Parts: sequence; structure tokens; C-alpha cells
Amino acid sequence: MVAGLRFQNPVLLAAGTCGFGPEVAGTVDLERLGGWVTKSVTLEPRRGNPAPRVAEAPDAMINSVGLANPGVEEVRRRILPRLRDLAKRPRVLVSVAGHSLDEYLRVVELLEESTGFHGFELNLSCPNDQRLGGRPFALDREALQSVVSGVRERTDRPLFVKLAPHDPDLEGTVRAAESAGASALTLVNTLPVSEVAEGAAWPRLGAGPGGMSGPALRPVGLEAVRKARGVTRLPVVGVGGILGPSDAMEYLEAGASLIQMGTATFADPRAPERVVEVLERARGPAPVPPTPPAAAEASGSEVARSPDGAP
Ligand code: RRO
Repeated sequence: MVAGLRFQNPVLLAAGTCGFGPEVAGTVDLERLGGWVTKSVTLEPRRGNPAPRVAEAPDAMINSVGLANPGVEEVRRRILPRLRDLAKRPRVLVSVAGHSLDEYLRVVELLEESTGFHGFELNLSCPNDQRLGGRPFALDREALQSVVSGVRERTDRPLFVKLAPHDPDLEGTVRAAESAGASALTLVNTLPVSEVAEGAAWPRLGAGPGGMSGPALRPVGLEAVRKARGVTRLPVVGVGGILGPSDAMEYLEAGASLIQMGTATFADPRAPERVVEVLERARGPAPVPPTPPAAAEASGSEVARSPDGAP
């Protein structure tokens, strides 16, 4: 159990890298995975940033997608109902983003009654879409606590809180998220990188600056997991630069309970399945999660009641 959810294995697809799930179902055996996190959902549909939105850099990828998503109404009405039949065993987290406290609260309220997913991942660290007034929520202690505690009051589902890699006081942020009611922490989002001069080796994106992911981010993600592990008993989800089994093991040994893969899947969509296979050989397969009781299944929720992530 992690944050009250039974994951069949610790390998998840990271937010923003697999759409809502159906987009990758033709190339990835979703049923083999521990789960996935959807693209971040906002109150209104967003078209996102100008192309190019993604580019390759040395040992890294940079993106500035700009939160392109169909908006919460479309997600609630047309997308979530498809997810229940897509894969029975994986656990699905819906990523939520917003410009304001009210936007987060409203999106969660609108999704709360829906089925087809098991928990929320609050994206408080998007590098490409500044909240009204500047810094991302993850780097503003008061704003972070208002969002997490406000959402906590509106749902019993597990709340994963996704933090930033460039936080000068990550331990303080972790404690703040925990005291506000987080069930788990996802570490880390992409690292903000600036636009650079024309002609430099670093590629340019339509929007200018972007978020860096891929192998170059791995030491940053690992360090964040170790720091968080030192100050909280909440489950930690490690993400950043995981290409294969040995990277995943490194995160698990650093104290992560789950790992997420994203950038690696663009080059090799089945990389996460291979990580599952190797981990299973090393650790033995996890017991298949039992079908949740009818009521929980109907609401789509597996409510965190245990000390590891109880609301
Ligand atoms: O949409 C994006 O540009 C984006 C988001 Br919301 C995020 O959280 N992290 C990222 O690298 N890109």
C-alpha cells in the first residue's frame, strides 16, 4: 500500500507523458504497470504554447507544452469514463493544475464525484505556466498550504503533491505539504531552464524557456528523494531521468516507494514494462490487488485510511 492505494508494482508513467492513458494504450501494455498520472487538468481548456514545444538537448529533453489540456468538463464527461475499462489493475492519478487557489479547488470538486481514477496528483510545480502573481505554488509556502489543505477538505482520495527540483528549502516545503494534508510527495517536476542565445547548442522552443527532463535531471531527483526521506514518513514518488531498471533501483534504494518514467518513453515506449519485469525478477511479483468493494469501485476511490497517507 502506498498512500492507501494498492499498486501492483512501483512503476508509473509520469504526468504529461502519456496523455490520459488511451493515447498510449496501442503501444504500451498499461495492464502491466503500477499505474499512470494523467496530463494536468485545468478548469478551462488550454491550447498550450507555440511550437516547437519539445526539443532534445544533451542528455536531456526540454519542453514547454504550456499545460495544453481539454479542461475539466471534457475530462469528466468523456475521458474518465473510458479509463475504467482501459486497465483494471493499474492505479490512475489525475494531475490537477491551476492559476489560483480557486481553480485547484474547483477542478477537484468537479472531478471528485467521477469514477475512473483513484487519486489526485497536485501539480504545484509547472515550470511553464506561472500562476497569477509569479512563483509556482511549490515555492510559495503559504500558497502551497492553502491549496493542499483546501483540496484535502474536498476529497478523501489520496493526494500526491508534486514539488519543484529547484526549491532552496525542500525539507521545509515537504514538512509544509505534510502538515497541510498531503498523502505522498512526487519528486521532482522538470527543472526550469532559460532561453539561450541564438546559435548555442541548446535548442530553442516556441515559448522560449522550458523545463528540463531526462538523464541530466536524475541526480537532482535522487537528491530530492533523499532529502525528503530524511524529514518525512510520507511515501515519496521518485521521478527524473529514469531510463531503465538500474535507475529505478537507485530511486527505490534512496527511499522512493514508487517511481515514474516519462522522457524515456518517448524513445522507447516499452521501457517501463521492462523495468517492471526486471524488478519482479529481483523482488518477486507483488500480489494482484483484490477487486475493490463494490462501493469503492463505484466511486472510483480507494480511500486512504492507513497511517501511510490517511487523510
Ligand atoms: O505543460 C507543461 O508545459 C508542463 C507541465 Br504542466 C509540467 O508540470 N511540467 C513540464 O515540464 N511541462
